[in-house]
Amino acid sequence: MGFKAVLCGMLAVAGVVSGSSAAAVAPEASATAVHLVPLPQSLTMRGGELRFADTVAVQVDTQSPGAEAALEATLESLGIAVADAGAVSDVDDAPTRIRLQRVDDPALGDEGYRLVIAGDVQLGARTEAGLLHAVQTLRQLLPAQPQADIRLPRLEIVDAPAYRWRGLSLDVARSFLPVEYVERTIDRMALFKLNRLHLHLTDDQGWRIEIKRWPKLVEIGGASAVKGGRSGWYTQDELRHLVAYAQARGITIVPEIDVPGHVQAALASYNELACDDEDNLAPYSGLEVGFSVLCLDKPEVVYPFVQQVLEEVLAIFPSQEIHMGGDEIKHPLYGEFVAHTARMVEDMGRTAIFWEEGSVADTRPDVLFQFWNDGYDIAAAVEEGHRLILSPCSYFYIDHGNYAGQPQTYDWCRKEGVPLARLYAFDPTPFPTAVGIEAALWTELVHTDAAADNRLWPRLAAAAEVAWTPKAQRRYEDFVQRTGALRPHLDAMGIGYHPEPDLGWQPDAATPD
Ligand code: TNX
Repeated sequence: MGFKAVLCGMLAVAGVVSGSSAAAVAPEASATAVHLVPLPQSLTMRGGELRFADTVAVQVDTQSPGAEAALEATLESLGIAVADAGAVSDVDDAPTRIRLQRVDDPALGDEGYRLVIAGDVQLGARTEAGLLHAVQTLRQLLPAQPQADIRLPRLEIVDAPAYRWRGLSLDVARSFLPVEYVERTIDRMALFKLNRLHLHLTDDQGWRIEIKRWPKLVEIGGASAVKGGRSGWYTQDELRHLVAYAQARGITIVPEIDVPGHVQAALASYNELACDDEDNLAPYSGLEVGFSVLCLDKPEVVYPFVQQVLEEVLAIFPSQEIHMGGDEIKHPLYGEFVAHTARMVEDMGRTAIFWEEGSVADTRPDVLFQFWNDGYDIAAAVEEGHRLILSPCSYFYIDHGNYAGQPQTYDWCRKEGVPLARLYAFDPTPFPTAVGIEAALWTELVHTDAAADNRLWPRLAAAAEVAWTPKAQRRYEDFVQRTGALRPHLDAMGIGYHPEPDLGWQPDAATPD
């Protein structure tokens, strides 16, 4: 594997390449090594190097505060002084110049970018999202730590994603994840050009989003958690902060309020949401699923509840798509509830997502479904034009082990777990209406930041490439070469990743498994 990847890399240095061999070069050529994840669409090596001066002048000819901030933070982390960006004449003497500019090239689409390293460094895109991706590519090309002599290979990259939805679903309901951890995860996602963070905010074991008209949801529902897990909840201000933090990094936070099932925390907070004969109204900390339900026989109670919750959710989250859950519930009124809720979301100007089970309901074709059981028959929904978010559990449920039998992991979907190679092997092409993919971290068995890091990394890097790079251009041998070489970047970000043997990563004190 090593030999083949090195050979590809040497070819890459020689001239114009694209596809699987584009972004790996021989480790010997360390000064000009190019290791990018996800693999860019096209990369042309120009030959020679650009040596970075101690001072860099950043020239921004557009309104892209997020991209400018990301670039400056990258440079500062490397101890590179950034000259006043001001007028061009002020920076004429600066030895190294980096330009961020909007370019009107339709071929770049909504998220594409062009990065040219020659006598200077030019980053161009049509959108701020594209410029942010260009900055992340530059960040991967630069060293992870301050270094006396920084050289970059002269090259040109033209890049754009295969899929517009490249996501992570984080279950903060079973076990809470603090704001700081979510921020760190957003920073790390951005490095790999992931652009959707789906927060599973409510479930049986906890309700994590403050709803001012229903205060007991967090007073009672926020105080519980899965056994061994963390309780807690986010204030609306904290969530607004996270939305802005993510937005500045090109990431949209997609909230999920899971209804009509997975609602024990809500029922324990407001007993009237349950049917009158329901006698189990206690907070829940177990592992079972599929036992709780809003009382669908009381539409006069349940629909105003959902509506009022949604009003507050939508005021916090600008995401066009809003996830309404809908998983694992069998009830005669289920289809009607899903259809009604989808209309509610639509009437409020947004688009609903449901887990795949929602496809039994009669909804408009713009409703999205999230596919999670590999064998689920979603064909009829696809036929009707429904778009899909792909999260088949045997590839993307990263609460499953990095390897078979990993402690504190599930294996109900796949006995062998979901190793890096398995995830990478996913082929989205048979799903013509897919908008993209999402890896899902459920937290019944993930109770600490360190455990979350271990489940997320390096598998999220593979998820990012599956969503960004067309299947035909991807080779696992090449991916592991590039990802393995990015270890210093992961270390610099303090990621407690799984020491994945395929990447040649040995466990050390910093990365206990
Ligand atoms: C299935 S995926 C669930 C979750 C669990 C997960 C555990 C889905 C829509 N439902 O409630 O946390 O399995 O792997």
